[in-house]
Amino acid sequence: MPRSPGNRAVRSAKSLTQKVARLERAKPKPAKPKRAKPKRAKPQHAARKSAPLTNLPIELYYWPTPNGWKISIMLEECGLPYVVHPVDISKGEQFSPQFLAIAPNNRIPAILDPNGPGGRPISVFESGAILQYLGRKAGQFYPRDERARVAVDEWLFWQMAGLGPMAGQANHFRLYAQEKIAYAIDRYTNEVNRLFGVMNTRLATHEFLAGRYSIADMACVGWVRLAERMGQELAQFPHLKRWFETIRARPAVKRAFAIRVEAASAVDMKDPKVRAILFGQTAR
Ligand SMILES: N[C@@H](CCC(=O)N[C@@H](CS)C(=O)NCC(=O)O)C(=O)O
Repeated sequence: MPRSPGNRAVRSAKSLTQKVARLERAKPKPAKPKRAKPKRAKPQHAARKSAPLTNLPIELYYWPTPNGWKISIMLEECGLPYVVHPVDISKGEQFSPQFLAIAPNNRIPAILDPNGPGGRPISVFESGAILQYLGRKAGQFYPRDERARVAVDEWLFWQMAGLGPMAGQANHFRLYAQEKIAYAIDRYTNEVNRLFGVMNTRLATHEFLAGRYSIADMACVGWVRLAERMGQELAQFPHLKRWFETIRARPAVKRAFAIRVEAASAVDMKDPKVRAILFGQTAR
């Protein structure tokens, strides 16, 4: 469970970069290695189930969307302590210099781990990179065995490059575009349909996308949760439906989906100010 869920907005008093620097200073610098017999190279941030985890929580910069859910699900699944910092993307908080310092693409999610590699803080943006980082850190849901890891990466990248972008556009043209453009609606609704079919076929012979439950499933589940608004009927995809219901029933997933951000339920997507912030973006 997040330590202090709630409505705290992105910190404004101290920038995140200052915060990272402060945390850096507070940590004892790792002792310089003495010249001794050469040791076998070890990954700096070896993933072991028993790796000591800090008691300083991971900071999750979050908004309740399919990309945000990926990370709250993973943190809940791993039992890693975390705090939620809502980033109100309808108000433009994703453009604050503090947030951009850790997430230069002005998109949630992002994390700040006070106890990163070498015991020093690290920030990570892009949900796929965050899932892989947390998987390595916790040694869970991201197998170390190369064949198993390749399978997870395949489905994770498939989500990041395919399902996520296509579903995002389907959502946009079906729900948010003021002008209803039939070509765009059909194009993206059909693509989501095709991609759901790809998952359904895979899940006919595999319990989960990469065999065992993994970060690849966590990346996809939030999009399947929104099937209806993307014009999809889960009854058409029985294996996908079975998979979705299995994952949705997991206690960690239930906890992640239950995180409330009051401000998010009050967002009016018809408000011209909100629309200008979300849909009028160009290079800055
Ligand atoms: N590829 C990014 C996509 C993240 C993304 O699109 N986040 C959306 C919410 S689901 C966002 O922050 N939107 C803010 C905006 O459009 O300005 C990731 O997977 O982390």
